[in-house]
Amino acid sequence: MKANASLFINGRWVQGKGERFTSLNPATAQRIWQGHSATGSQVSEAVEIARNASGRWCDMTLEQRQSYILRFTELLKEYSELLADTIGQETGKPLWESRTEITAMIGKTDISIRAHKERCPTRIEHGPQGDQVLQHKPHGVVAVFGPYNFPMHLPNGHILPALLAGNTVVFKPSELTPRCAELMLHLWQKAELPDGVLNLIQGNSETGKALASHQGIDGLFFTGSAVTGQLLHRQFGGQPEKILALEMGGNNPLVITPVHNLKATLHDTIISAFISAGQRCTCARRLLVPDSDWGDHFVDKLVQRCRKIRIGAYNGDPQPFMGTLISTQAADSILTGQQKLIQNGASVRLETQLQNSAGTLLSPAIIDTSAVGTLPDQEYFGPLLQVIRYRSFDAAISSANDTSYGLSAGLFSDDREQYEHFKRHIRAGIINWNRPLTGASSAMPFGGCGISGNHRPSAYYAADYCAYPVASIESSSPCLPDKLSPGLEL
Ligand code: UN1
Repeated sequence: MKANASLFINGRWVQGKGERFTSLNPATAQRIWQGHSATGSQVSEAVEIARNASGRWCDMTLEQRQSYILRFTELLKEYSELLADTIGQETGKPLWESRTEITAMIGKTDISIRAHKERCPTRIEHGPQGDQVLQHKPHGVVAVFGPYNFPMHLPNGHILPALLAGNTVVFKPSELTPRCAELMLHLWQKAELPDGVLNLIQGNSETGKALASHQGIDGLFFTGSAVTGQLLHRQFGGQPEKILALEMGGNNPLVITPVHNLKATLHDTIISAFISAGQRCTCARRLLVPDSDWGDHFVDKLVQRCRKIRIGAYNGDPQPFMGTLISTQAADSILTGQQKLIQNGASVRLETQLQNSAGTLLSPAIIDTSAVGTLPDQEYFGPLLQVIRYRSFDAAISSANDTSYGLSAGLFSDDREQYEHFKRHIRAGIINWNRPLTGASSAMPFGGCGISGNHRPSAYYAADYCAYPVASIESSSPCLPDKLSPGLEL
């Protein structure tokens, strides 16, 4: 297999000069991409090129910048099937779901344009001291770090608002999804985005470190795990004047109460825990159910339904609900996690098992951890749901809050007052009532409390991190005040 020209710098495709790396189709273990990491000096080159392109890009009007984004969006529509197929091949995500990723990406354009206008307005107020003018300026060069679970939609959610605001970008995708990143950049190239405005560097954690610690970047936007986010924070460290916005994982609780509509609640619980094979930062990791006959009944039904979930290759026919995990390591860590919980006294309601020879396809796991003394505060990034029994609603809330994360949380309840109480006391950036934890709105702020993130760099509020407000007080000619300050004479 020929090495791919893995980097896109200054409008040209070039080979990385660092270590070779590959990406695999997780369903077949076949290699689908190979190329070389960017070296430190190639990362520096990308940053310098982005710096050089910055002046011209931010001097354009918003409408001009917007026109490139609209052109890119048209190409997303035109190539949507190719894009979805590439996501499926490289991540293992079923085709129907990869298609929803492209739809979400297309929807991001209007949201980003609206958010930019609403969050970064230009305003003039006439006052006695002159005109008070509010405007927003871009930071300059920003680094975007993308995750593998939404290899196109999530970095796109940082890139679009950054470009609209007038920044230039160096994009470092996950090393597990280089092909998805490459395809995205091909579309930007086809959209004739000016050279140097969006650059792609690829590679492993060394490449990431070279970018995060580069003094030439003015901001860093990241979506990914808490461990990597904390690492980037250290690498970027000591630069309080710059913007570092992190959107990280969660150990998300879903609290169930005896609701009327059992079927819908079971459906939404399955979506919450097992969509994308549990590889979404918003997925439910802990299911809090009443310690009662109703609670037992609910878990029994859930187990029954989950046994029937169809799993398989991304392009299987009929379509699976759950595809593979991203890699054998990812599947191993779920199997090990399940094993450790069992050793600590958890009881298995539904055991996850490996289903393919590539070592990536897992069936769903439902583990009752009520008897485990202290649960590890860990984000199991896969199809592993921990059940916890609660005795009172307040105990459920306190158990739900017993985590240093705080991304998404949910409640199933027929009682609005109970929900209002939940909303007041739960610690999470995204709260859901009678709906799945996943599928958070892109038209709302997206991010969490605690180690789930330090800001809301994604979705609607992304605009806030892409530009800074400047206040100017303006008068077309100087004029003396009616009364001079004491002690002054002219
Ligand atoms: C999810 O909730 O499953 O645009 C991910 C965004 C979010 C991502 C949601 N809507 O950033």
